[in-house]
Amino acid sequence: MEMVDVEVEKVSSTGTDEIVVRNEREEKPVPLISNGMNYSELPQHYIRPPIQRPRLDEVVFSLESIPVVDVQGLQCDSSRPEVIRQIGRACADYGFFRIVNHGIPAAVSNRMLEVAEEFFRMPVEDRMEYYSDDPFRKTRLSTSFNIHKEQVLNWRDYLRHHCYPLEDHVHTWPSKPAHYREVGSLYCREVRVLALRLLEALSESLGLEADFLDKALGKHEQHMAINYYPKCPNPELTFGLPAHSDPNVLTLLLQDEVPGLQVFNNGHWIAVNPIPNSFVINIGDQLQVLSNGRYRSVLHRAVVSSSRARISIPTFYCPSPDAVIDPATPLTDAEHPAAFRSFTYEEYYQEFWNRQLQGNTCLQSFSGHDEEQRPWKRDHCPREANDDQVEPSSEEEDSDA
Ligand SMILES: O=C(O)CCC(=O)C(=O)O
Repeated sequence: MEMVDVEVEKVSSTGTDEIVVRNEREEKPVPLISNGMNYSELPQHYIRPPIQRPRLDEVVFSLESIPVVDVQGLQCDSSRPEVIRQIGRACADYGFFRIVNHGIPAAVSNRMLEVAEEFFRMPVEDRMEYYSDDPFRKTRLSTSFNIHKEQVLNWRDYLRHHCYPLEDHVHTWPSKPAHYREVGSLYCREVRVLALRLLEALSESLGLEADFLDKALGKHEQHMAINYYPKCPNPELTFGLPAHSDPNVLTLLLQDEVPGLQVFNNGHWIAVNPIPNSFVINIGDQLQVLSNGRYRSVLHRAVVSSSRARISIPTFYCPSPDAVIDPATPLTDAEHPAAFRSFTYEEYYQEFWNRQLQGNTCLQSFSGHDEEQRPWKRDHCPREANDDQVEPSSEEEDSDA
């Protein structure tokens, strides 16, 4: 993509549609930051107040931080119990783990990353036909998280679309680059097979029937995002994505070689540096509910780099909207009463997108009755991580919007 020097103006005080990029060829407002522009300074509406900044010097960098599980052993009767034990432990202690020997050919993942980059390198005019800031549109290119709810924007553009059943959605995906649909279809099929294998292992790790989670998700859905974080002039002042937990069941994240993902654990932000040919797996809010709080849907965030653009491709494996989610009966008893009420995934998903990412989970809106049993009250879903790191409450935001 040809880089151009352009003038950026702030034309509204709402923080929503204020970026106007003007150059000789383009006079229309361009909401994207992947617009070919070399930013020498961070525009004002991406700058977090000091108390909410990422404090990059406090992040823990350690290779051993997040467990790495070799999932090849799931195929073999003698090693399967040990691999399942490792997965269960990672889910309970971290809510995150990395997997190697997962069966998805490196060529398939690498081609997906390449075609994703090609998409974001196409001229803005070729991409804008997919642009929408309606979070409920199934295929859309957008920016930040939900610009209607945010006062400070995030240094991220993203393409999102549904992937399962593939034949229902593939025709809505971008038709350019030429191989996007073909490469994406192959990738999505492979990831779904992996997700189903992991769901089986997760069910067993909770002491449930192997098909428990499969059945709990109704007809299943699979969504995918391509996050593009351009080079950022001041990474210490902003986020690619601020602290959040994922609303779905399970996320399978493919990332390029540029670091950026950080996970909250035990009072610290831990950098999850990329390992070639691996996926980062994390537990989403639905699995925290289904496991009655045994597994943790933890806060994570993406920070940005001053030297390189970064691409990450999360697959969000989800229940179908009509699936009724509640704690698995075998995991509830007098000592462990249901920590969450029943709800449909549709209800949860609406709640997630109708708020901003505010360093919190929307699990508390779906709690059971016993205050002391609420999992976010315990140390593993740390409210204290948020209080001084993240955005003001939605009430404060709304009062300004
Ligand atoms: O870019 C990353 O590593 C994290 C992405 C993420 O958390 C998300 O898309 O929800």
